[in-house]
Amino acid sequence: MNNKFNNKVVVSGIQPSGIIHIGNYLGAFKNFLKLQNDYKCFFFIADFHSLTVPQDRKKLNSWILELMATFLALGLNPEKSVLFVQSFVPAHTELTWILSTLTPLSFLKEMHQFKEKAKKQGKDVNAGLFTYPILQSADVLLYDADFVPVGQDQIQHIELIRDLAKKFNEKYDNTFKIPQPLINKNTAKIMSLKDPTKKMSKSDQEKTYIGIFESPDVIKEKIIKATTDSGTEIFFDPIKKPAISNLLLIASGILDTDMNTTVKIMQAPNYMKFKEKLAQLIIDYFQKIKIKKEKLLIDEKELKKIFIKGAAQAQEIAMKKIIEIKKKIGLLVKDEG
Ligand code: AQP
Repeated sequence: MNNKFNNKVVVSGIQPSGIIHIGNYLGAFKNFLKLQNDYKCFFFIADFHSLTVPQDRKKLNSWILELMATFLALGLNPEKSVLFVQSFVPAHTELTWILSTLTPLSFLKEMHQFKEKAKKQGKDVNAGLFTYPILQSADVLLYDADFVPVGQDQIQHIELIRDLAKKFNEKYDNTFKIPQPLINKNTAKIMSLKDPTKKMSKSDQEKTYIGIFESPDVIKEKIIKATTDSGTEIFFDPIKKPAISNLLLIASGILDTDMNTTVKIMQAPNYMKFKEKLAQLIIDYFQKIKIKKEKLLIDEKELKKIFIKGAAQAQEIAMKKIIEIKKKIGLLVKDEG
């Protein structure tokens, strides 16, 4: 691990769902890239989380590999961060069970994400979808995270993680750090292309989000067909111009410029020209990354090796922590005979 100027720990995961949309990228990934230079970072592929919605096993397998390649292509560096797959480290599920015995059902019933996703699953909604915030708590608490970089939609889950850590600490002595969410104010909630009052979400219809690796034609078409506001001027005002402001936030995230500068750069005589400019910006930005990702995917073995090595590093820390936890709650641990 490189020399970090402090020992604060950052933990976050991304589900292998086959799609990384621009909200995922700007809300989560882009922050990871900055954080890995300054903190001790653990970034993982949340494969167990992805099982909370129906999956095709062949597709899931290739999506995990694809996400491995994406992590690296986007710039996550195994020399700087611990990169691993969640299911490679069994302590995540062990701690989930322990924490679930401390989690009041009433806490889980409050979760907005469960309520929304349960509606989509109908009467066959699975228990994993309900308890998934506990797995997320285990993911974070195992590594004594100080910070969890996430988008706005995850804030309620981070609150749960904090509550569970406090509950455990009160009952069994100080064991867990109380983590804080890390939110990038401007890009924490990128909105749907079709409805600027709704979060961009991959479980929504395809035309509502931009997958960062979609073809240039598709990206262009989606941006051109994105909802706009009345008028023709391009300025940032989420109340008067919610749709244009959302597109400007995307531009500012990609350009890495403040809003005043972004508005100047993105000026155009009309919405159509503005959208064409934005589409080109997105296409140029992600094309190079896409090529890199595809190259990395050629050697699956090498790719896996990196995540197996990361898992061994994560496992070492997680094992120590789970032994400490088991002892605190009165379980026998094997190494003590
Ligand atoms: N619209 C968004 N704007 C900013 N950040 C977002 N995130 C998700 N949507 C937005 C953040 O992306 C990270 C990836 O989390 P995930 O892989 O667990 O995906 P998710 O939270 O389930 O969000 P999706 O992509 O929209 O999927 P569905 O439709 O299944 O809910 C997280 O940090 C998240 O906050």
